[in-house]
Formats: sequence, structure tokens, C-alpha cells
Amino acid sequence: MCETCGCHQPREIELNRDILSENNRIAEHNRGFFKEKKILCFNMVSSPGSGKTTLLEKTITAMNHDEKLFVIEGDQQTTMDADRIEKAGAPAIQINTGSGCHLDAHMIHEALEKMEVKDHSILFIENVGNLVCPALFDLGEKKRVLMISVTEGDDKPLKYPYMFSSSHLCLINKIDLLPYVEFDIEKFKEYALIVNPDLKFIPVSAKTGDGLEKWTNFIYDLRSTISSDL
Ligand SMILES: Nc1nc2c(ncn2[C@@H]2O[C@H](COP(=O)(O)OP(=O)(O)O)[C@@H](O)[C@H]2O)c(=O)[nH]1
Ligand SMILES: [Mg+2]
Repeated sequence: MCETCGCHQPREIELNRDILSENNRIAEHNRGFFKEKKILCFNMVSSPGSGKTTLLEKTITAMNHDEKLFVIEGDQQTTMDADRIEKAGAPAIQINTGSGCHLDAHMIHEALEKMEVKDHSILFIENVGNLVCPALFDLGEKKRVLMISVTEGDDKPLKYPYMFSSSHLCLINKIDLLPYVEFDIEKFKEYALIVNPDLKFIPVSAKTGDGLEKWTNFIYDLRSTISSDL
């Protein structure tokens, strides 16, 4: 028992371990499903409001003509983001987590039963906006893409290291606002590389479209390696 408040800390830690190992089991199952169907899956993580849905809308407009794109949206409440995505031209399903602060592999498994994601397609999962909990939950994705906007401050890699260490690519969004905010991109990258030396960066503005081609090329490049490396 915890001496400070009397809580049963060791049991809580054990329970968390069980939850995570069960999540990992289902995530592997999802990964197997994606591999079998040659679906390239991205788990998009960030703070709320960094620009994930805006970037996805632009990505759909840019890629819809030659790729099959699907989106799973995660928010605590509303279908606003799924509505935006459908309006942009891709099938979307919304998961509402209620009081929950992240998506888990089981939610994705259930969503995949409801939405028929076609073989050889690209699936974007927009996670609940939160730089903490989603870092712990593997969804079965191929790549975790972290978005940070320049309005959030360049110190975030050191403050939220788990999200940075578990991501493959970092999109630095809202670069159109750089003249108005104190955000040192070089310092940001330096901090991020301390926690994850393999992290890649693409600065973008989902608003103006700046850097969008680098992002879509990143997706196309992965796509071309898909048969050998999904
Ligand atoms: N200036 C600027 N605003 C952006 C950019 N990307 C998104 N926004 C705005 O940021 C707000 C949150 O965007 P949204 O895509 O809903 O963020 P999400 O919560 O991560 O999905 C909206 O008002 C967007 O118009 C950008 O590149 N530049
Ligand atoms: Mg959103």
C-alpha cells in the first residue's frame, strides 16, 4: 500500500501491465490483418489542435486520385472530424472514447469490422489529441506520425519524451506562423534527437500547403516498399 495516500499502488501497476500486454496482443493481430491485405497504416498523434485533421483533408485532396484512402477518427465526443474527412472525399469512421484519453488496439479492431478498408489502401488513424497516453498504445500501425505545431513551444520533446521516442516521423506544422511565435526549429530538432536519434522531420503548413509534397512523397516512398516491408 502507498504510504502517502493509502492507495494500492503495486496492484495498479500490475493492472496497467495487463492492460498493455492485452493491447499489444490485439495490436499484433491488427498488424497481421494490415499485412495480409497490404494496407499501409499510420497512427497520427499530437496535442489537440495541432492540425491533424486539416493535414488529412489536404492529403486526401492531394492523393485521392491515385490511392485508396481511409480514415479512423478518434475524439472524446462528436463526429465533427469524420464529417470533415468524408467531405474531403475519403470514407471515415468516428470512434468516441467518452472520458478516455487515447485509442487502443481493440477499438481499431472493432472499427475495422464496421468499415471495409480495401486491400492495398492507406489507412490513417487520427488518435485522440494528447501527447501522453497514446504513446503507450500500439494500434498495429506501420508508422507512428507525430505532429507538433510551432505554437506549442520547442521544449516539448524533453517534456513529453515517450511520444517522441515512439514515433517514426515528426511533422512540424503551422510553419506559416513562425514569424509570430518563438519556436526555434533547430533547437526543437536537437531536443527531439536526444530522445529519438532516428526521428525524421518534415516542416509543413497544412493551411498553405507548404511542405505537403514532402509528406505525400514520404507516403508514396513507403508505398513502393510495401510488398516487401509491410
Ligand atoms: N495557421 C495555421 N493554422 C492551422 C494549420 N493547420 C491547422 N490549423 C488550424 O488549427 C486549428 C486546429 O486544426 P485541426 O486540424 O482541427 O487540429 P487537430 O485537432 O489536430 O485535428 C484549426 O483552426 C485549423 O484551421 C496551419 O498549418 N497553419
Ligand atoms: Mg482532429
